[in-house]
Amino acid sequence: MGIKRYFCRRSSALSTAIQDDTYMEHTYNRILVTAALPYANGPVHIGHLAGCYLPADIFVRFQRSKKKDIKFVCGSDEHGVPITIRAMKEGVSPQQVVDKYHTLIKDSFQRMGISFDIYSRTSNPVHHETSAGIFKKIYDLGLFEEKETEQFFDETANVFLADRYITGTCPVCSNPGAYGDQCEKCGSTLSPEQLIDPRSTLSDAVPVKRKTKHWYFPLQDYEAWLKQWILEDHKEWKNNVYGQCKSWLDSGLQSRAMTRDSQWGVKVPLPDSEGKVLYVWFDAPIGYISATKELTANWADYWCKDDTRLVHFIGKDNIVFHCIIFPSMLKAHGGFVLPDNVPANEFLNIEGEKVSTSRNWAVWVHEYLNDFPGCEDVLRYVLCANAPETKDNDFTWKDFQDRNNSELVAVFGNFVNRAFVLMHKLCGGKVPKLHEDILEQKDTVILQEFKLTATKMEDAIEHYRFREALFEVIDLARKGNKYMQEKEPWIIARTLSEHPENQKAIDNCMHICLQLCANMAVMINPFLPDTARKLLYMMKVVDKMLDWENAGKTKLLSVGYSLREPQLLFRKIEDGEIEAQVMKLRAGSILPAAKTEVEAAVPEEPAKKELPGKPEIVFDDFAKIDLKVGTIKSAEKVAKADKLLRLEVDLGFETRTIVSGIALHFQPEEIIGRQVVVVVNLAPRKMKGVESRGMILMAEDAMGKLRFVSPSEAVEPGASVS
Ligand code: B3M
Ligand code: ZN
Repeated sequence: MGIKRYFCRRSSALSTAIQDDTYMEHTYNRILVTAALPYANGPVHIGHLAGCYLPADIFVRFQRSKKKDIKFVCGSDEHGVPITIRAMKEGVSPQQVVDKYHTLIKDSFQRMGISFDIYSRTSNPVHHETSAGIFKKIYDLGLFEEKETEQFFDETANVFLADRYITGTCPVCSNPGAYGDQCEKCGSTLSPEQLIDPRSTLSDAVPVKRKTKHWYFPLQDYEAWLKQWILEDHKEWKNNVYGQCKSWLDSGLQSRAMTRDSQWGVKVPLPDSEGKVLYVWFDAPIGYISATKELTANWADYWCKDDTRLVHFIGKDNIVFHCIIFPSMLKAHGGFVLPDNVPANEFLNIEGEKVSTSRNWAVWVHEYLNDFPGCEDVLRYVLCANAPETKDNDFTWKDFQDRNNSELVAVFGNFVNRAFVLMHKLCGGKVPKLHEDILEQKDTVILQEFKLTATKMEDAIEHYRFREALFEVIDLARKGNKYMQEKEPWIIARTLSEHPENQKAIDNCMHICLQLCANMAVMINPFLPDTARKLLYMMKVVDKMLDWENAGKTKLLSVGYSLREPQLLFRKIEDGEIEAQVMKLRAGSILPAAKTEVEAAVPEEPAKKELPGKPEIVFDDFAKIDLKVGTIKSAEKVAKADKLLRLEVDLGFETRTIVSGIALHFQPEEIIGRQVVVVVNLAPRKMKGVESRGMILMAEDAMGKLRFVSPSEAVEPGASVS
């Protein structure tokens, strides 16, 4: 692997960098990319994808296509208070909680094409050893401060309480639901002592103070070094990241406890430390190192040689941990590389509101994958095009549909499709020759665009501006469409009988359009890998063509090579699909008022979203219900009840009286002869003096309109429904 130079600086255009004296030049021989380890206490939503996993994956796929030595590591963060609390709430062990979500999260990432070299987990023994080892080394160097303090303890739940798990009345604004660290109503930063009438969110017990010993890391000792390293040497970091670091550093750093009282986590590797574990933010980032160890015997090359370019992709809420705390730990330990960049994204809101897992206001990746099979690239596209790179952004289902239909289908897919259809029609299914002698200006201009696009994309991706890079590809497709439209090879084709020499003009146009398709495959590959592979299939070429060195080349497909028929790259997304998603989002969302504070403090079980209002059942529960098709024989109003109809329903084996609350929706005479589905084994119930023996299934829409649930074709009464 040859030495490659990489420029990093705050300005973007490469040409200006040479005169810009703020840029720094590094020489790197390998790249290590990390993406934040998601907590294994819930599934991942699209905000997670947009925030760090997708940008990281794009970056990695791009570098792989440049044949860089690169590793991409991630895994589940399986420690921390939220996991123990969820386990307590669900009455299961923390291990059961993390096992469940680790599997779900890993699967979601894999199906979305997030191409980690390893997706590990922090409950693995190698991680326990690694993080305990790093703690011990820092301890042995005498760098921790050992302090005994008083902390709040819940005597009912028998646990020390993190500030977040104490609630009470805000001393500033009197909000009765303020937390021990913050009042979300007035925004004041609080400590639990300041709360009026403090309570544990776990048990509602009044917290008491207990003495406990912990090991503190003196961040203030690293302040001067951090100021130099970040504020002076890394002026090229994204504004949001640089700005947050600056404000932390400007307000002064303090010692932070690196251990906690808990049974769940990495045990503190010191004598007399029973019941103490490493603080989750001490061990979690070390998870990157453990994962690399698990991945390769050469892990130390990636972590300890200073010609490694280490890049942490994270969401904005993790900035302080990755830019200030973890680098200080590594610095204290010594021997590790520090990040070259920490490209954090802002947050992605959904339909104008902040994502809230407790309110179930989220689009869950595993559900998207089930609802839109084969549309993984569409989500990747929309989340990248809309990525919150510099500010919070909004995801709306309407925008998802528009971007799919008017960009992927109408621009990208349309160009490729037209090029392939016309090539089959006008050039016998083969890549035609380029006749240099009759090249026109329009031809040379578009050919030059290939290289220009590749160069712009490369600069954008190297500097973590993925949206811009993606727009370049779409823009190139747009230019291709315009070029083809102006050249009108299908019109030229009509002149061929009189002017057979015009075939050359057709050839040139189609040759260029096909080379453009090949370029689009190379360029879209980091963003939409499935689409790139579909293009390869159509062009009958191998993966190797996707190497980035091919981006911008005008002779990727050989003349005379026969290509396949076009395949559908993207399908139109219909209004109904979008409406269904919006309804699902709204139906699944639980308003905060409906939740107790305890529930609000703990992320909610997301499976509930699929079954709004009702808990999950097992098959045996369902199997207890006897459903049969019946035919309504007669119907009449029930005296003194405007809502009820008394029905006689033929169930094949007998005719039953059923009272149904549908009188406001149907006239008795219009429903006679109708086939319906009946719950046959429902216990009999008297309504207005009439005994009802069964229940008729109805579908109710959001407006409250009722419709019968019926078999799609007439069947014998008594047919069972399952
Ligand atoms: N699990 C927090 C989060 O998911 C945390 C990240 C750890 S990265 C080392 O936001
Ligand atoms: Zn307040």
